[in-house]
Amino acid sequence: MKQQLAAWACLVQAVAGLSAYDYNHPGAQVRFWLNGDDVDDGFVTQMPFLTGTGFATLSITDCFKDDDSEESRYDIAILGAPHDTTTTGRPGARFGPPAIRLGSNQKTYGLSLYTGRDALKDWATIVDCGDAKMTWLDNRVALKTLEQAHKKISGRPARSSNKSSVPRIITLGGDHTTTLAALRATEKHWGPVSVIHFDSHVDTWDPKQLGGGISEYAALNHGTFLHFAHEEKLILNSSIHAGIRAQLIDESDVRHDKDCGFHIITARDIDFIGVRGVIDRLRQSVKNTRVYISVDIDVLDPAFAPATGTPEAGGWSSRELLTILAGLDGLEIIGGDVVEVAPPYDNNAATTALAAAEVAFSILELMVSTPVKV
Ligand SMILES: [Mn+2]
Repeated sequence: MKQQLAAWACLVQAVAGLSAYDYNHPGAQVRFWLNGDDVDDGFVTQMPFLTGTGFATLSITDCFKDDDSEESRYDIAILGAPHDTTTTGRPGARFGPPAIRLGSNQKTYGLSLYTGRDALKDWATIVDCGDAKMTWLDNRVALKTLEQAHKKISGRPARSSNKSSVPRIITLGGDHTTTLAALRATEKHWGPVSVIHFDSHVDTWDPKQLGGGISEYAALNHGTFLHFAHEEKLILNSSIHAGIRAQLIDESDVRHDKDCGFHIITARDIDFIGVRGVIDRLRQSVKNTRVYISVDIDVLDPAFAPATGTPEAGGWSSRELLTILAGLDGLEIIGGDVVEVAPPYDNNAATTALAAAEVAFSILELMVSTPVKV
């Protein structure tokens, strides 16, 4: 009993130490600094390192409990989708969400040199809801659970309802099929939306082409989910791919991609039209519509993002992608994700996770910059 009490005391102390950490203190790199006074007092707080800190130093919030209070509300939510059983390539993206969070906490946050704003201290209340509880044993159940998680999280009024009516979600994947669950949920609030899809693959494959029509269960995978998004009327024909370079199976894929409502910007287009040209084409395609941004990390060259299921050489650099994302400022972004981060293939510096974290933060900056009313 005495031992049990001591254990509880330790736990309470640990939790108290954690909550004493000043999250408003600018950023994670600061965690190793102490003020002179602190040293003199012998006052030590627990480092938030490896203590479950959420994305970009946000604390993890339970967004799934039934709580209608004002304090429980938020405007933008981060949600992990630990799922990789619908990949056609190397698995591992189930470990993406914690890796991206860890990557995000390798850097400090504050005023952006590019936007002149601090997205974390602007009008929006931002929370990290942790991960959706997805089974790895049944894809249908897993995707249904994810869709329900999205609906629950976006199902309450936003905190700043005068600016933004519905909480918007940024998902940390997870293989790319997780985007279909997100789009099924956004459709409920926003109707069909344009998708700006950064990827090296089109992901609109007809299931008979990719998977060979083995079974209905196999039909939905990370290379066909946009086919299903089109079939289910979740997306508009103003959607567009960017960074495409992986080979197609045959010409019918091009026709089918068009039928699904997509335009294509290839990876090499950037060498001819530049970053500005890419931004202009994206904005032109989706103009006057609401936009979901989906970033498959394999849009980056494997030099910048080696840890992904189906890597393709000849991709964009992190800086090019970040500049393009920033160029989407002003569009009405109603949801977004960064997916296909498979940490088992990452290097010691967690290069892929670091890039993915920066991409997710860029989407966050766009959402803060432009609130959306239903
Ligand atoms: Mn993809």
